[in-house]
Amino acid sequence: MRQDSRIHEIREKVLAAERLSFDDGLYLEEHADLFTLGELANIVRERKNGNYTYYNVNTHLNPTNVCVYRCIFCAFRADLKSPKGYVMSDAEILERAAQAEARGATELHIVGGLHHQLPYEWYLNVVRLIHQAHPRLHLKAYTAVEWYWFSKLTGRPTRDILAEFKEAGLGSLPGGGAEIFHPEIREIICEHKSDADAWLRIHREAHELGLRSNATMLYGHIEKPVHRIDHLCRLRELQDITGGFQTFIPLAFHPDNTKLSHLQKPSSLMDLKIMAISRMMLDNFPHIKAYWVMLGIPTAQLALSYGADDLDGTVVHEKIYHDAGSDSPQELTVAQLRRLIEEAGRIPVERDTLYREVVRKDTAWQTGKELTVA
Ligand code: V47
Ligand code: SF4
Repeated sequence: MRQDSRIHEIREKVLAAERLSFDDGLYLEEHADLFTLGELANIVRERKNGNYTYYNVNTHLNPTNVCVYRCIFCAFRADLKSPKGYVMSDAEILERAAQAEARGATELHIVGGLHHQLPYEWYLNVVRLIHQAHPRLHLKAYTAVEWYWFSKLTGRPTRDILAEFKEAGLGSLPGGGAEIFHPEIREIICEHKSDADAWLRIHREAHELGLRSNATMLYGHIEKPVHRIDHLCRLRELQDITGGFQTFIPLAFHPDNTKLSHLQKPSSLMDLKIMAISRMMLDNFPHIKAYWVMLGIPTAQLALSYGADDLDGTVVHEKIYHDAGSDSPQELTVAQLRRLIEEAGRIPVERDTLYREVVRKDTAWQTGKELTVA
């Protein structure tokens, strides 16, 4: 194990629960071995979440894949006239929500493309329709990129739009669309999309309106360590102000069927390293998620010893990663999730989207106590 004096200093900081600097993060990226990273990240993980590992019962809904943008990492999008393109009808959307409720899901995760022709009201209707028919389902809907698009469609401020959606049944915001904030990379991989400032402003507005949100980082493509640490520091800065983020999810790039298909997908070693560094740098984020769909089940399970305390959920109907070559299954049962967690020596806890404990008997459930400790 490498034991230089700089790592020793960082270890002392972690043990004393002191904040790591930008340079510490970069040093860990460039010099720390995986054992050290795992050991240190696990200290932070257990300080915040003990031996618990969270999961939820959820379903994904991507109401359309037609998108005006052409992010070069995306295999999900379709052109307006492409045979691959689809727009779900109200009946199909309601059917998906009804299936989710019948399976006992507590959350519907809704994201999609930015359609060339659909009006603002169509996206609002998705949330209103589902909420009216299934008020118990928590709707974690639309990324900051989508909120920015709604603002362009209507000429209205994003804050008003978020407030209107909240009124219609929006429960929280997922963490997508963050990609890599640094303009050197963002301008290459998704040049037209809302920039870092807009992404962060929208999450700030959501938090100010009392909505919680998540944050992501897409890694393993053309970014360098400095861009990843910059990304984490920008998130940490906003969290210091609002405290509204719940979970950070590092997203491993899947290259198949994208314009970056010549790249290798990140190794498990890189996945674990980034998980651990994220846990240490984001000292003000309560949770770090190992999204099993994207990491694959074996790496997600290992990640529970490298800083992660959450596996996401049962999922079902995932498209974004499967279109990009993920060979993970479409769904895990609660029994499978719990077994994975227990095998890793952790205690499984079902949570709802807002990290309240869920007490369940088959498909019947109710929420109990607040689980978030930090
Ligand atoms: O923003 C798109 C990413 C994100 C690819 O909030 C890709 O709980 C890898 O944000 N390879 C959407 N990644 C998914 C997302 C998410 C997932 C799970 C949980 C939560 C949460 C949020 O997926 C996009 C983009 O960064 N993405 N294409 C790809 N080929
Ligand atoms: Fe469109 Fe989102 Fe894909 Fe970018 S990542 S092309 S915004 S669907």
